Amino acid sequence: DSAAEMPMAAAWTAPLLSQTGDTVVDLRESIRAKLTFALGRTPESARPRDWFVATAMALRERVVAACMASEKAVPNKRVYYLSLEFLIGRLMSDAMNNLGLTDTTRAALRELGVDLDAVQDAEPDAALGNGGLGRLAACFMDSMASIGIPAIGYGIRYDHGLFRQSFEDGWQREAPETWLAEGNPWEFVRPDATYAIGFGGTVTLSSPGEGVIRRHWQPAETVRAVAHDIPVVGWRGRHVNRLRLWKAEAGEPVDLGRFNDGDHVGAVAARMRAEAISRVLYPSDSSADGQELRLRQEYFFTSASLQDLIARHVMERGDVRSLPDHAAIQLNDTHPAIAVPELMRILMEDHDLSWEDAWHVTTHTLNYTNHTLLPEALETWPVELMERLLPRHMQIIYLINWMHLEEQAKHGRQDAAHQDAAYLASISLIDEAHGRRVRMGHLAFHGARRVNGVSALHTDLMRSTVFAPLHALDPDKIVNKTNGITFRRWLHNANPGLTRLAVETVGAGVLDDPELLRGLEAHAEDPAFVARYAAVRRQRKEALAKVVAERTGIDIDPDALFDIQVKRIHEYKRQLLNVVETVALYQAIKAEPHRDWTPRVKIFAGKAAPSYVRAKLIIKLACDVAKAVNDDPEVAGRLKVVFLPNYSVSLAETIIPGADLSEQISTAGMEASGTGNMKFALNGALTVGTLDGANIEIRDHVGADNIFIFGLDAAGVQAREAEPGYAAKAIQASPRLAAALDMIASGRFSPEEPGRFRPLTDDLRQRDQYLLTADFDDYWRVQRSIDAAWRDPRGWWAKAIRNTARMAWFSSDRSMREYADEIWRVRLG
Ligand code: GL5
Repeated sequence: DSAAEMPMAAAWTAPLLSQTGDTVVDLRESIRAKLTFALGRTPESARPRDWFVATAMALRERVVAACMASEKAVPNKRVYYLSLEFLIGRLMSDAMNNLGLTDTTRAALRELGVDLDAVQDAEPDAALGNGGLGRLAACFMDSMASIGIPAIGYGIRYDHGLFRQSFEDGWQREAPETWLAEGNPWEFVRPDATYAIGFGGTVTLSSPGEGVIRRHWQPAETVRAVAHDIPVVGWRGRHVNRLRLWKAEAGEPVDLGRFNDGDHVGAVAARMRAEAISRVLYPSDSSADGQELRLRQEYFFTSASLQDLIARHVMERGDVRSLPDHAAIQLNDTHPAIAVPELMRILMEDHDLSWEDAWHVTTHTLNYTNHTLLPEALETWPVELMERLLPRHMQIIYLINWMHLEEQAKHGRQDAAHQDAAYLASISLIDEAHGRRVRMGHLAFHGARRVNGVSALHTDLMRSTVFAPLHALDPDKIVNKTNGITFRRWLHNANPGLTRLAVETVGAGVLDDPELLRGLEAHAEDPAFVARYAAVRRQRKEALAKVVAERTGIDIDPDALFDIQVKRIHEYKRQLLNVVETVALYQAIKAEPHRDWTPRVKIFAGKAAPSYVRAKLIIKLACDVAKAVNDDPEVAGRLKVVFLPNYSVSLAETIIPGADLSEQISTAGMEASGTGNMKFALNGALTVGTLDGANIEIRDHVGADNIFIFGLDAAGVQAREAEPGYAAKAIQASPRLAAALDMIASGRFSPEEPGRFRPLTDDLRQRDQYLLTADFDDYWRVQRSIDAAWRDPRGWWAKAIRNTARMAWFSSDRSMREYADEIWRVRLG
């Protein structure tokens, strides 16, 4: 059957019986009632979006009881996951599958004359995140609900998520994203959970007696944080958690005095200023953003979340001192690091704890995950800004820092080497070298009980580089927790054909226990199984080809090797290496057009931060190369290049199952982990990658024979960086690289503006910070070995099947179990 007939979420769910007891008739009538009474629509006038809203409301109803039960329950310990980003994507397939209602919903809609796939396509992506960090938070939420960790995710309910990307003649254009334009049927507004968040103002002293001095913060401005809850249903509906997103509102919606004086715009100025906080997601990925609004966002959601969880704790347990026994707070990167002084402030000011007691509670409740070591991404805030916006917090930070530095003088840090100013500067929470700035990473590290990296290599590099001096003070604090992905979305929902094949081969238990995928290995060379595995891939490639044709007008051949790099556009991720190799391949094919070339389609997708000029130029180059290559009849049937616009979670769900080759080619030591790499390998794409981030652990699991590794490792990168003039030497030694760069620099791909790409080629020739030139020849070599591997289908499919079979460890259920055991010390429900 053709890809078009293949239902997106399908019959493999047969072994999963409805968890709610609903029949087709129940659900049909429920959807019909929502359409009529909640939306005021008739079936005849309803658009797909209306059907989506009605279906979502009907499904939501099915989790309300479980929601209320889990809200009332008092677990021994809860996890609070604070994240500025949750890149959740669409929620309907999660809800249906986890409730076991996919088939029931499909049938119910069919009886109403509606196609479930069209309804699912009408759901906008909730793109409340930029990339891997935000998507990881979404996978973790799904896993916590599935394995029964009582948890609340806290974030911001942005009116506008990540921008919509389009191309105008190959240049990225950004437009606002509008996921809330027609409301959000998944959420419950909770006006009863509203908190006041202060900014600015002054700190005053009072003396309650006996020489005690208390400090009180009087903010100049107050904003309200209003809770909006999205239920997170776990696998088989067993457990429901919540994602609580804060919306910013003004204390008073309008200044009536000013309004009555005729100043109609001025009358709502304060409201606009307040609401701006939850207006837009910052589109920065792996880079610090120095905007004041960003700091306001960070403090806003951190303070609201801490106030909320402390109120809950006090209600349940009475005494705030027992917080560490019943709450584990995870800071997702440094964005919520202001939690350290904020928790101290709340404990001292609102609960009368002494400094020592407050510090004990804080440092036994907070934990911090680091997601990047790139220097430009490590958040620091100017002291001047912090003093103006959060004066009380700045005082607390000064005092924490003073005690921290004093302690080093007291405890065995008396020797000359450790007393020197350089050492103290390296552990100080304040960076004095670049103007005075608060180091949020150091602050989070110092205030946390556990600090973790997100892959084995990344964690080692945390210990040996950025956090080395702090690590030496407390060698048990840093632990590794390699990232994971939820198989429910990235295998079961995204690839129902492969899931069905797995269920039929190793049993339905694989839906609960991914370790059973191992059983596929025995079939890696069994022709009947291979044929079915290949047929699933073929179907997914046809579906992808259809999307490519619809969105770009380019026809691609599903028989060709689909070679895919999708992720944020960033120099360290080296999309440029891939493009330069594409140009070299183009030249090689043109030089020997009659050779037996392996047909390839290179597919790119990803967004560049709007202010990241060089990343946008790399997109333009990829688009210009695509145009030249696709228009050249001499390479037709051998090479095509596609840049798919507006990469998103839902687009990833279509792209990844259609991939043969997964490009994970960052400069070693720079990609903290990667999670796309895991999604591709699970779906059976072979990886071409460097020894970076989680690629190393993927190699260890799938086996070195089933992955294509090339290039310098992290130590090699460090050594090469120290060699002066390394780029020029590498280019001189590689005629192929030199020719490709010459062609790009010559204006061959930009005849209307010949110098357009000189900033890229000049940089590669002179500086090449990301060591593209150093790795190019080895990348070329490994790509040609991939060409050869592709020409041996039996060998290729055996490798692909072994990838799928050996990826179970990368389930985010495993990551969450490790966090639960070793960081949160929380029991599974
Ligand atoms: C990131 C890293 O760059 C990724 O390597 C990592 O997989 C991800 C999740 O841990 O975190 N750090 C970061 O700031 N963004 C990431 O994707 O945006």
